[in-house]
Amino acid sequence: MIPQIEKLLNEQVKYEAKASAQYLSMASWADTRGYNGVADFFYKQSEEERVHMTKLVKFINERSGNASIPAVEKPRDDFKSLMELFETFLESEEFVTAKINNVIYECLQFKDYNVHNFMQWYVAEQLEEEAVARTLLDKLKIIGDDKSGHYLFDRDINTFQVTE
Ligand code: OFO
Repeated sequence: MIPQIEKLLNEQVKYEAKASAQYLSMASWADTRGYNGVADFFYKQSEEERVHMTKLVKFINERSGNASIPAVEKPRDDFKSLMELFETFLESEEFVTAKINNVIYECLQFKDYNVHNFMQWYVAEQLEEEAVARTLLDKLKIIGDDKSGHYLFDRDINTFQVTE
């Protein structure tokens, strides 16, 4: 495996681990405030990010690279509102998308078409996740401070669950 690409993939392992920890923290925040639907949503998101991470670890090792398992810093848990929770979700997904786009760019520079091909799965996944994050944030903007709106949002959120 091209060393520069291996380094970028290992950095991506860290970003996926970071997203997984962030979403677990968000699930826990929601769980302790009565938002059980939101909690379920983020528990599942957290698991999905862990799957994304493991997929990268296996790929690096299968291609005779060395996957390095990163330390993950403490995620945020100081959210003031559901709105802030979902703003953080969208920011996190946008950050990961930018990093994936950078890996793709570097694959083309190094003519590493195998990794380029592998990363297409992540591109498709990010498109879907960002779309869900934007839709949910738009709904919260419509709801504003309306408590019964928050109740219904929490009840219905898992109809928007991202698959995979
Ligand atoms: Fe949504 O971050 Fe993984 O790829």
